[in-house]
Amino acid sequence: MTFKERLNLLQEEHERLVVQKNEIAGLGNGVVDRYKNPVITENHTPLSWRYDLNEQTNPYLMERLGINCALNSGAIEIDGKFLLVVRLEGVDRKSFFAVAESENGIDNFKFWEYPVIMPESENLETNVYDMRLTKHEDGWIYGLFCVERKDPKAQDGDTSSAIASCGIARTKDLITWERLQDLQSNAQQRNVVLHPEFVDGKYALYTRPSDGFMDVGKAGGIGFALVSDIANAKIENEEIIERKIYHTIKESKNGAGAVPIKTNYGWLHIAHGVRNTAAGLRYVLYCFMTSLDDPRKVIYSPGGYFMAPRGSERVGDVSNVLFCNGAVVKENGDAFIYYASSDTRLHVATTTIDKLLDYCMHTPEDGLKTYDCVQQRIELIKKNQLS
Ligand code: M1P
Repeated sequence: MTFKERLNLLQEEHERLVVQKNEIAGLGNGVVDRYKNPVITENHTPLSWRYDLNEQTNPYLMERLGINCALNSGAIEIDGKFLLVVRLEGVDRKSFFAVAESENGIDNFKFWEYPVIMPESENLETNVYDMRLTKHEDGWIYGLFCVERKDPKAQDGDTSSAIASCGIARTKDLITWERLQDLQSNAQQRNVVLHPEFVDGKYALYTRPSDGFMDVGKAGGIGFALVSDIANAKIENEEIIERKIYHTIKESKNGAGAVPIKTNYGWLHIAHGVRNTAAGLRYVLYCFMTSLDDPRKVIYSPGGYFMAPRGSERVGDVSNVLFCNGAVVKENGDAFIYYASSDTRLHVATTTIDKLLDYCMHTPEDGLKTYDCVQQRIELIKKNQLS
């Protein structure tokens, strides 16, 4: 095959993939609709980001800078368009951000010309990932993301130990980013989300203080903290508002996901819960709601998971994982939840705010032990016999 023939085939295949229509898959459970195809994979990225397209310097038309996967994406609606800040991971394991845009939010996502150039912080990081995009009432769009650095205290020969903290940047257009100081905290921090409104006149953060890089340790849970200056954000007081709990879907750890969605009945949160199994950690999505008057106060806690890996979603670089860090809610109440499966590809699930509220407000809380959970089910069966 000549260079030109191979290039044509690659271009055709890429175009076919990007414009492929997406369809709802099956009847679903009434809460969300899943879709037949992922919305973004590594193969959606432009060919020019991966291949050297010059025959002189790349006669075999090889991928020179491959992309391994496309996953955990922040999401925002601007001028009626769906914009995702996608976490792309190169084959070199380094993650970076890139904006992909779609008119309908379920297919035809196209990447902007270049990946995001995120300015580095003074304390140089090795890796950045999992951005949450908050349209804040102060007028800025904030991106909060995980920054990872080698642990300076790692013993000689330990080339794995790392420190996670929260990077903060702001933008008006998702192109030019102003990098602010990393969040200052006594603990490691991942999954930090900026609340879209001021609380008590301050910036409010959902945090996830952890003792270690992988292990949350004693502090585990979703925390809440107020900071006066977002350009120099320092956690002084942090309270855990949503705890990990024994023998639940959030037994090992949990963390905030999408930016909370404001509804008439409270702030709706889509988070992730992690449990341990003989096959490793299992990550699922779950929901809870906090009060409009006080976003620290959990007011609804539907039991169990909201979404868990299904079918081919179960398999990938880190299998048995669903992770969400972005959702878009249209003015008409349609909701688009972007979630990655097994740290490999990105999907959308659609629903409405009414359905999400019904789910959160009318799903029984976790009974926490078998006897009580069976009672919940018997109550449901008896109710169905009456109707
Ligand atoms: O591999 C699963 C997820 O693990 C981390 O989440 P958490 O901090 O809750 O353990 C993140 O690194 C995330 O990117 C990843 O999807």
